Amino acid sequence: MSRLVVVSNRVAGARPAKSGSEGGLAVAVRAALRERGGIWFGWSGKVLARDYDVPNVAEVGRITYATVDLTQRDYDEYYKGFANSTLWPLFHYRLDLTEFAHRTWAGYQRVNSLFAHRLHPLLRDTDVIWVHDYHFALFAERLRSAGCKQKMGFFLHIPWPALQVFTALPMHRDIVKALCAFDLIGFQTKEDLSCFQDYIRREAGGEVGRNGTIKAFGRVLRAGTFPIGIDTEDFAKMAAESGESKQVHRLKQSLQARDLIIGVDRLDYSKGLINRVEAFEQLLTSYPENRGKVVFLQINPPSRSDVADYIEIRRDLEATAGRVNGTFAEYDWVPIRYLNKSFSRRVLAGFFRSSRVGLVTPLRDGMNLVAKEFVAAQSSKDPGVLVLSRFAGAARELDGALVVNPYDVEGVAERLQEALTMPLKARRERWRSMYRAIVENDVTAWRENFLLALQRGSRVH
Ligand code: GDG
Repeated sequence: MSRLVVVSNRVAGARPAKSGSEGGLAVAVRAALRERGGIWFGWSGKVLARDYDVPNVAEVGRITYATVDLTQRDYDEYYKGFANSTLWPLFHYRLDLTEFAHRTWAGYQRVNSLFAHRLHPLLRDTDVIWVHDYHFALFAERLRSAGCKQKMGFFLHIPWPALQVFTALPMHRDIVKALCAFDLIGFQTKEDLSCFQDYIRREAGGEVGRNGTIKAFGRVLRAGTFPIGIDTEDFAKMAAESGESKQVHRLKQSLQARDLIIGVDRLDYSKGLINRVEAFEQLLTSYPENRGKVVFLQINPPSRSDVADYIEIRRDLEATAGRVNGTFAEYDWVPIRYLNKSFSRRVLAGFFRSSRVGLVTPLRDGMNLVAKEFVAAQSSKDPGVLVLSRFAGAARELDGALVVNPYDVEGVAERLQEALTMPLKARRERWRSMYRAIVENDVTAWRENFLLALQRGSRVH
């Protein structure tokens, strides 16, 4: 079997901490690398005064972890700039937050070239290369221009936007042309794929054929959907064993038999956090019987906290949650527990299992793994209900969720009330079909499907 080379912005630590501490994606990538041997290549997470010509390399068993440091300028222009202040907001339909600057685009091109250049000497002719996400859209083109002929695949974890949104990006053509240097491009959902195909037909003058074939910019490649999953059974097991956790025990004690609604998201404007708090406020207004009886726990590990829009969302969210608490709190009950910190996966699994409702309301999301984790964590005997935004990729698969439009605050409040009062039989039916779906399409199936399509040309959908 040929070696696998995975390229992603961040590389998980060479020595994983104890089992259960890592996310499903890191576990899946590591398992694939362990099986076939290979390299995990990306940014070290460090910003240094100058860059070095060779990557930092650590070998553990059959896996080589190779990382590159960024200079302050590269970090500002590539990571904070073009990746997270241009591509991220634009691909999440936030044109109002999208920065357009030639300087950061130059930095993005420079870092893609630099990283490709650093990886090149480590490659063998028979390697299969799998590049992840919007940070490295230009990677295959850069490797090809250095003479690399290996099979190269790209998976986009975030949405691919509609034509009219994407073409607002002045360098839209450069980006798609560079993407066409890959052999396979994977998207989370059919909508993402069809927006991409639309671009190929209408803007690039290319063709979309059978079995996902794309002909454009003088190349033939394929594009398909590969909805990402989680490590379902491990997560379910962790949740089932969570009763032993001190934090989970303390959470349950503090609730005193009140129903818990839970939200867990990186603190990001794409996650619809303000609308979510407003929907909870609406629930307390429209259905006052929930006052004193329901608690909303929102966990937000901080993220990209040096990007201005992320500082702002935190301020707005704190103000909104504070206002709702100020309006409704009693001496013995506070409606919203807002936590700006992270927990171990084990504890999160236990918190999910202790909740009556999982509230996942992004305004746009490639997939949303929290929705799947919430389902995996439930007890089959007495499962909670998932309230899920139609704009999360996960809504395509999780047919047992109560699907909402997150912009419709009153509508979300109605569905929350439905979730809180749903009879056990209906909860079990809904949960069963969702659980089946996430067991079938777990993170292992996802990576196997992608790699089979890339290497053997198996059918794509
Ligand atoms: C991108 C796309 C796509 C959250 N808080 C804690 C914690 N988490 C974990 C969750 C989950 C992961 O982080 C977040 O994944 P999501 O999918 O929800 O969202 P993004 O970070 O935006 O991910 C997304 C994903 O890529 C995969 O393709 O689904 O659409 O935007 O696993 O549980 N983990 C720990 N402590 C926390 O406090 N340990």
